[in-house]
Amino acid sequence: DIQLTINDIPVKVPEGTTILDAARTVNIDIPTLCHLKLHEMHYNNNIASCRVCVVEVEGRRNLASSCSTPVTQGMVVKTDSLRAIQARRAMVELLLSDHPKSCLTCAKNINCDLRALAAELGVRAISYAGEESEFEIDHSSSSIVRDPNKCIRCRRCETMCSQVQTVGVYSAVGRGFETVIKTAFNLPLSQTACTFCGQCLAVCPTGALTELDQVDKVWKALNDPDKFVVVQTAPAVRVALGEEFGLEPGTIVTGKMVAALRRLGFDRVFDTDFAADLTIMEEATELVHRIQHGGRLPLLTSCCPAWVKFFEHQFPDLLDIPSTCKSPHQMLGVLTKSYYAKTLGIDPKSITVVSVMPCVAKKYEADRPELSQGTDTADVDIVITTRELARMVREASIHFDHLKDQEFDHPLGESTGAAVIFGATGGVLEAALRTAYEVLTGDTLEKVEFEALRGMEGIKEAVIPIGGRDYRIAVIHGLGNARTVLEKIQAGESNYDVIEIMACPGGCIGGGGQPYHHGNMEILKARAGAIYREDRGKPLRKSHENLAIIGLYKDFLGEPFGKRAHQLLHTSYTA
Ligand code: HC1
Ligand code: SF4
Repeated sequence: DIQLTINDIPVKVPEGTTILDAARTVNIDIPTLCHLKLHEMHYNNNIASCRVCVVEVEGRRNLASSCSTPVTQGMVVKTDSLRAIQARRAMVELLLSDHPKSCLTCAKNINCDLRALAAELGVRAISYAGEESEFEIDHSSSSIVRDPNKCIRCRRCETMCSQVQTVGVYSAVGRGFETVIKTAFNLPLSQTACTFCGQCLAVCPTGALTELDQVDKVWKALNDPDKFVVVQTAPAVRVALGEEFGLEPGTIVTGKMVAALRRLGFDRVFDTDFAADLTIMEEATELVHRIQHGGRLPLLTSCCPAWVKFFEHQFPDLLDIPSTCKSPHQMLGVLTKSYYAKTLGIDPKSITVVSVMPCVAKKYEADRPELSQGTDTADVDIVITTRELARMVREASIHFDHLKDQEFDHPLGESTGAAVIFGATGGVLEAALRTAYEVLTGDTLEKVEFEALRGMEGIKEAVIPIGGRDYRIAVIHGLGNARTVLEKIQAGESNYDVIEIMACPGGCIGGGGQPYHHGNMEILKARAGAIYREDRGKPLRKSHENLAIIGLYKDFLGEPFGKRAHQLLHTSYTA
């Protein structure tokens, strides 16, 4: 171990520890804008570019970047000397000199790390005057807005996209203050291989990367007397939305969320969980069908739109292995405009379906033309993120934490515990196994938890025997992990039967549209814990026991994986 002192406090840490990490062990938080290490995601942005974390080291003439300097025996470090603080402030002022001053109207606003640091350091004036860069804002996609003028070249996005997701959309061009983060050939995002997973914007410290804000579009629909506006909420939203209102991470706010949505004026409050149960019925039947008819295995889950876009771009030769199931929120949209419109006797064209999702890729997904084929209108009209819903609640001056719990509307609001676990990595397959077991064996599954499929490990594997056959299963989150397994499939080296893949670390709970976690992975774990608590609290925990789903097949769809189900609930993929 190495012994040193930081601000006169004795510290003992293993060799190789940086000053920054050593200081954290004694609760000294040295500020940084570029450095970010997310251990569970194998993400390490350690390029020492912002130089905000400088500290004084006795015996050295120059200040040291604490994020990149390892501790040495007997080192004497001062993080709070006047010289260090002034240098830090100068770095922030330099960054601000070439940064738009539109904080009041910036989408990142109170969540911006640069603004927070300027406040923390008491920056009251900017001593450097210089030309501000003028880059074009990229509005080309339906998911992400990229404003290079607000980029501070920390390269967190680049590291996320290349290291964790292996998509490699961004790269840094030039050196020092001349550096610019660009897409290849400076193409707009919509023309790159970007999957819209939104993980780059989840780690962006400023407003350079944000979701395309659709809040005004929702207000417009709500205020249009000719529109019947239906909202649905994804499984992962209910365990994260509370964070936006100061509640502890892991607080379940399902009932308050429903109450808030009614107060906002939605005509019906439905639950994407209903369609998650439906997805299990369709996907489990599809798997059995493939096994019985010698279809291609493994079956890959298809509910994550970023993952779908990833395999379309990167593995066009594997387009026949993902499930053809649309994602649950698309299924709920199309059923609202067919089945439910029919029960109400209203024209589907007068219905607006709004999805509240933890995800920015869902915005792009809802726009995909394949998903409205065979129907007159789009399945889903508007997608907003968990953060955008929180903004609407604040705009309407609703005291969220004082709301009394309310229930979803019937029937497209009924769901089981199997549906809510879709929100955490491993949940889709755990839900599928609960149903597959009972359907294939005719026995009751007593223990519904499949612990082997839970947790934050990037690639999990299990062999589960059901009815005399072994099912080889893999659960993957993060697109880099997906690439590893897909390459094995391509090379004929894999023998899985079914694989769940989610683009975001942790699954949907870690989606790019969730409240910012600011690098604290404990928040994701708390959300996952809440997902499993919500499941345990449900009276029904197997999708095939959902009475509203049974009714839907009986009255409208016919057989699972049948003709009408195919027409409405399934899709195809394009390279
Ligand atoms: Fe998800 Fe899904 S689980 S994709 O992660 O299959 O976004 O939460 O809504 O559609 O149900 C997201 C979450 C979500 C769909 C479901
Ligand atoms: Fe890369 Fe995902 Fe960001 Fe697209 S959204 S640039 S794929 S990290």
